[in-house]
Amino acid sequence: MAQNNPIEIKDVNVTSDFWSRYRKLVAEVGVPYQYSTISDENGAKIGNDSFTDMRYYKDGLQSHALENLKIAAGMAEGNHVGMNFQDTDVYKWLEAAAYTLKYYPDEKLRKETDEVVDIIAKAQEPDGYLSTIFQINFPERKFKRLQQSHELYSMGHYIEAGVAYYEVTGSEKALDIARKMADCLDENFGPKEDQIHGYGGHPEIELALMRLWEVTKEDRYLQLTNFFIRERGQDPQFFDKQNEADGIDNDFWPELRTIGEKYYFADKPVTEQEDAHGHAVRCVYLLTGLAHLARVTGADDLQQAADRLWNNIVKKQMYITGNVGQTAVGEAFTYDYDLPNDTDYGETCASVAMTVLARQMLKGDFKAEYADVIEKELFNGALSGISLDGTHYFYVNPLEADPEASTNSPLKNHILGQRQAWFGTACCPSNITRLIASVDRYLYEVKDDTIFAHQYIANETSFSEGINIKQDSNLPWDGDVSFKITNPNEKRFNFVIRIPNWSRANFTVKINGNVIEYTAKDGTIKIEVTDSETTIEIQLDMNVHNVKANPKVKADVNKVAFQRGPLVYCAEEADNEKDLWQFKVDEQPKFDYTYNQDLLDGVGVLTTSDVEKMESTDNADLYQFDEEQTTKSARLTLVPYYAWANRSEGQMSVWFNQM
Ligand code: FUB
Ligand code: ZN
Repeated sequence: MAQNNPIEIKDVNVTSDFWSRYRKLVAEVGVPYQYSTISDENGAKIGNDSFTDMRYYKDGLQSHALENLKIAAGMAEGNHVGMNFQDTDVYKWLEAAAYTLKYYPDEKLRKETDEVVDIIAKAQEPDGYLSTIFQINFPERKFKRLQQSHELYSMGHYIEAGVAYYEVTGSEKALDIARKMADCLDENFGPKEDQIHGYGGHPEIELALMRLWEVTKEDRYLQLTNFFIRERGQDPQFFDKQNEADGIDNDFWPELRTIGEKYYFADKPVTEQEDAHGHAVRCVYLLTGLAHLARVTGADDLQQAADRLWNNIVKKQMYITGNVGQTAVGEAFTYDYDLPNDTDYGETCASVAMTVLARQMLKGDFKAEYADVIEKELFNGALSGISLDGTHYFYVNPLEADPEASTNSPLKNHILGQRQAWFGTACCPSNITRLIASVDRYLYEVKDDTIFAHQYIANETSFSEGINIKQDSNLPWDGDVSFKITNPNEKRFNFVIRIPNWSRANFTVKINGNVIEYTAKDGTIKIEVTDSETTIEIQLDMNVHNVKANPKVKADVNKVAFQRGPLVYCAEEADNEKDLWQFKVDEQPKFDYTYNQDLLDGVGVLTTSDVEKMESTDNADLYQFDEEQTTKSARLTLVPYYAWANRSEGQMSVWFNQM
């Protein structure tokens, strides 16, 4: 029996019906749709001329993202159009396309991706620099206004795309562009006197350089990540000084000059930061690079910072759906336990960021809590960012929506009741697409002679030594899961399976048909595998859970939300009488569950009659003295949160008042 070689993951094939539908959708519809949009082929007219309309679809302008690169490459003439990070719409599309090519080889797409890589290579300057707005409009201002320029953010997104494309297709050309970019940054940034002692206003380069380091093992990239992360916040006036030198009002967004260093997570060194604050995506991207660097270098101070900030987000600032970023003002975190449902932001990108952060945390320490968050995002907060037709997207993901409020309250008009075809700032569409296309990367981790199965997403996966694991399950609808392990060399290894937090109190395990008693230690069970064939059956708890928030969360006091399996549920006006806040549910409502193939592309629906609805009339006095308010018996129908807003526009709510 060979026992010494560490196990490696060879190939993960997602077979889950639920995820296969989404992955086919993004490969067949989403990626082509996005290509035609970024290349201005589908006639989509996109608003991109001001910060304030970034979340909205606006007639009159086009993406121009690929065109900007062609202009920088000398292949076309014209001006740069769009955000100063418009290039990233192309890069994230390329990354998503790369992942789809792995499971959905497509010659036409491959031709397009190769052409795009060629254009990017031509647009890149000989020293590796690439940011089309600066090349076209401000060549003398490169790296001079890092607070707002997004140069490092943009290059980071290319590096991620280039690495992904190289991994899937073997394209050295794509990888070389990434290396040249990193070399350019390595030349310009660092502790030497003639280098810039600074960092980007929007972190991203840190996690991207770590990704590049993973495939190249080039130590300079690790050191540069270390520099960017440790330099941040050392001189909180760094951006101000740069802005002054660049011409104080030479802004891309004036409001971002005066917003304060906390917004950029640059008010003090990251090792001294106590809580997540500022722009949510920036903060979580930074933590992702930090967690990866901490794991690779073993630096305790970095790991402690990653742990501390992770805990702050997950235990005090994250919505039940996994969404983060409580306010539209600056797309930002606010403070602990402040989780308003009707004004929140919950940007799709921030949920994607949480998913990649959780993956980095998990790789450092195989704790179930990280995989729980990945699951939460995949099935709720991140997934709600894309429509069931694959071509409409949410930028903002609220937990409560009311079209009347969105139209009439300036505090709520960021909350849209329908996904949009595109955005002035189109960061979210390709971000959710690349996540869905790469979901296979979130299912397993291996370490030495242990395989960790983190997610209940059916798959068939091959490992070294001929080991094969076939997971069958129909989650998120049914809780019966089986793992069939083939181990022809009879290698002895540990198979660690996460028991999700919603099932830890109630699950059963059978091994080769025999019931075995387990308690989930730290959220997992460990099975020693020695035989050539082993079957593990797990039955997860698919009862509906009443979920209450910590009473410190003012917005959710006396409220309850409902979760079945990994799915958080919500009520929509399409199924329920408005106004949804007038429903009051029993302390322990009993739900009927039915799977409806014809609704929302197939969803499990919850209904209960253990609910009352307050009675109201337009003619009633606004305030009633000493009068008892009356209720009527009612019925409440809930659908999974990820699927909301795929029918007519109307009210939606995740949390409900209790009787
Ligand atoms: O600044 C680039 C991207 O635009 C951010 O990540 C999003 O939050 C949006 O502001
Ligand atoms: Zn976004």
